[in-house]
Order: sequence, then C-alpha cells, then structure tokens
Amino acid sequence: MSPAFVPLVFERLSVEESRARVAAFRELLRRRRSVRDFAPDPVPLDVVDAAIEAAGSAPSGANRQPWRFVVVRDPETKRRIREAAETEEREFYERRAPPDWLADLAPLGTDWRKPFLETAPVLIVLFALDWTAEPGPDGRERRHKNYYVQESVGIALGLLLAALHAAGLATLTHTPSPMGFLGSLLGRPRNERAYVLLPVGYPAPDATVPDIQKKALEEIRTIVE
Ligand code: IYR
Repeated sequence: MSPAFVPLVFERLSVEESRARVAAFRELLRRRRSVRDFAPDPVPLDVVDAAIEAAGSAPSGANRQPWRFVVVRDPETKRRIREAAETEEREFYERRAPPDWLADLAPLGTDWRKPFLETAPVLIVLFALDWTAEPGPDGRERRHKNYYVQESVGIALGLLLAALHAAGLATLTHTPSPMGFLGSLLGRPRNERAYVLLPVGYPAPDATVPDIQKKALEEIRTIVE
C-alpha cells in the first residue's frame, strides 16, 4: 500500500520574527519550576485535556503513539497513590539510595513524605506502552511492538510539561521508584508501564522552590563548523 501524502502546512518566518518568538518561548520556559507545594484549588479539566492533546502531538517511533495519560481526580485514589508512593520512597530514602545519590538530592530538600500527591487536585500518570494488544488473524491476541518507546514518551512528557506551564499550571515531575504500584492501583492493562507521575495544580501561595540554576549556553552547546 503506497502512503498518502498531503501538502505541508508551514509558515516561513522572518529572522526577526523567529528571534522574537524563540526568545518569548525561552522566557516562558525559564519560569517553569518543579513545584512541591500545591494549593487544593481545582483545575479546569478542559485545560488539562488540551495539554494532553498537545503532548499527544509528539513524534513517536513509526507514529505508534505509545502512551496513555491517566488523569486522577478522585481523592480516595490519590490517597492510595500517596500511601503506596510513600512506602516505596521511605524504603528508598532509608535503605536503597546510595550515599552519593542522597547527597545529590540534598539541595532539593526532598524526603519520603509526599503530601502533594493528595493536595494537588489532579495527578496525571503517564504510561509507556511497549506493545499494543491486537487480535491476530486467528482471533487470538497478538502483541504489536512499539519502537523507541522511551524516546517517544520522553518527548510527549516534555511537551506536556511545557503545555501545562503555558496554561499557568504547576507540575512536579515525580518518579517514585519503583512505580509498579501505579499500574495495579489504577487497574491498567499489562502492556502499560508507569513512566512518570505528575501532580498538577496551582502552587500554594507560600510555595518555595530550591535556589538552583540551569547551565549557561556555553556549558551545554558545542558548535562544529
Ligand atoms: N524519587 C524520589 C527521589 C528523587 C530522585 C531524583 I534523581 C530527584 O531529582 C528527585 C527525587 C523522590 O521523589 O523524592
């Protein structure tokens, strides 16, 4: 089967316009911070949905779109997620984490307690799909493999963080380790692997963030010419 093609929709910008737009985008993204103190105020579901649609525009291996975004708003489910996450995190901070790792985390002021998992009005659990179950010719379930799943889901996550930030919402990129409890707690199918847990909401009025810096351009960019 030959693929169908359509004309590309593309607006070529002047260099001045490019500069202005990328500078505005950079300044917007520079104000994004990982937030751990949330206000309990609800967030509009349609805003979250639009951000998920933005994330779903990400490129992916063979356009297989190997992701599922589970939006948790139920307080009881959030409570159970907090309980399970804190059990794992307590084990991490008190036993599993090597001293070097704990030293690297010290400037962030984190510990095993995760109250934000209940305070934030929304938790988005992003699942990565290593394969998709499809009925084969014999009617039995067949595994259709996905490609570059880590890369694809990582790109979608980046777009989701940017979209939620652009919408004026705060997030935390939270990875309780291990995250297997999320699939069972949320009743997800076997092919879905928890990738990240994002509390989403408005920051508490007295929220603080660690005084940390991003690397300068000279530290992260090398030119070959
Ligand atoms: N998952 C733990 C520990 C943690 C690990 C890294 I790497 C961080 O950048 C932040 C935290 C926690 O969420 O506290």
